[in-house]
Amino acid sequence: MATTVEPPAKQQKLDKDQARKDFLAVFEQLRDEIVNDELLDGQPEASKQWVKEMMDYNVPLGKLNRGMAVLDVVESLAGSKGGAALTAEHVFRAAALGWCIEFLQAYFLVADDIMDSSITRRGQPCWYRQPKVGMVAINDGIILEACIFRILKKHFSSLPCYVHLLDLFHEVTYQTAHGQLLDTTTAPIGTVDLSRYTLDTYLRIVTYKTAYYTFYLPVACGLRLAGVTDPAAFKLSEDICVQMGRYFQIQDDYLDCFGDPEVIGKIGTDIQDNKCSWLVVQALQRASEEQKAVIEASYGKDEDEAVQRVKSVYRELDLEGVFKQYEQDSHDELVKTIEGQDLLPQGVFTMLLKKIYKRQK
Ligand code: DMA
Ligand code: MG
Ligand code: MG
Ligand code: MG
Repeated sequence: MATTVEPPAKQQKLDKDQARKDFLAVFEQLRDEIVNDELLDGQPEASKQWVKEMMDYNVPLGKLNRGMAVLDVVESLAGSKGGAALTAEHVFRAAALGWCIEFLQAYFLVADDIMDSSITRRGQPCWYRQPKVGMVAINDGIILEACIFRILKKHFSSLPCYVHLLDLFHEVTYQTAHGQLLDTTTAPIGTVDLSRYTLDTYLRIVTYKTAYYTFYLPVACGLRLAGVTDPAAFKLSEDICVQMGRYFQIQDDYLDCFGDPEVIGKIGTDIQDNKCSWLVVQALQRASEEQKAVIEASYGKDEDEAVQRVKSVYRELDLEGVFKQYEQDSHDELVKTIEGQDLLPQGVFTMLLKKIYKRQK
């Protein structure tokens, strides 16, 4: 593969800012199309206003890594086919599909914050915590999910990949909801059962609740847009994306406890919520009987002192060091897997990995 010369850091930053701006402009178009959807002809002004505000609050304010990855994937694939330049239409489609992923994410987060009793998200109160919203948030989540299929119909129904995209979004939603089911049922309120927190259970939860929608979905969307149909390419992508997704959720669990809420934009709740977090799994593999007793007595309690007692055990066991080592090993192993295949351009995956390696948010 030809080696490309990296542009200087300043130019890279300008390009990145521009790409984000272009991507956000597509959101505004899609949002306005939904607000003025002819299927809802005659919708009262107040409802239109609600939907617009609800989308502005929940869809575009995150890191946008998932949504913007679709174009990266399409570009990597185009580059590998001899550099055929993408048309404006190709770029628009990649962005619109990226926004479908961001709508799916928004839908899951609105529901996740209710289920996890979370306080803040992306530096602002969780949507359900807005006084005028409350449990209307459940219906707003349903609307966010339905928007995906309005966007797909309007912009993709004339393409041969339409049916595959529909299927993809349905399957990934199904997988994620089952991951969320496992996540919540492994953490019943009021009963601490430490025997539940095994690495096997953990890996199953995070594969389904996070890896498919966060990594496999953007890659599979990019492959479909680029016209790839080889099942082996999808299988390889699934394997690599599951591995990357596990790594990403382990970072999320680490940041829930040790991250800066100002930076991550959310206040951790995993200890209070009794979650099968990577940290508690690691702690239990290393803890003495005394330390296990502290965890048993304090985990899953919504009291600051109890949370602090659990965190002290994590510190005694140097879980920060354990995580740093894991992060390095996992990254190196992913690089090896990516470099060890020649079915797809490495850029498809390295672009994703670069964005999350040693992330602070
Ligand atoms: C995230 O799990 C999974 C989905 C499907 C939103 P989480 O509750 O750990 O996420 P967060 O830390 O962002 O609340
Ligand atoms: Mg949560
Ligand atoms: Mg959750
Ligand atoms: Mg979390």
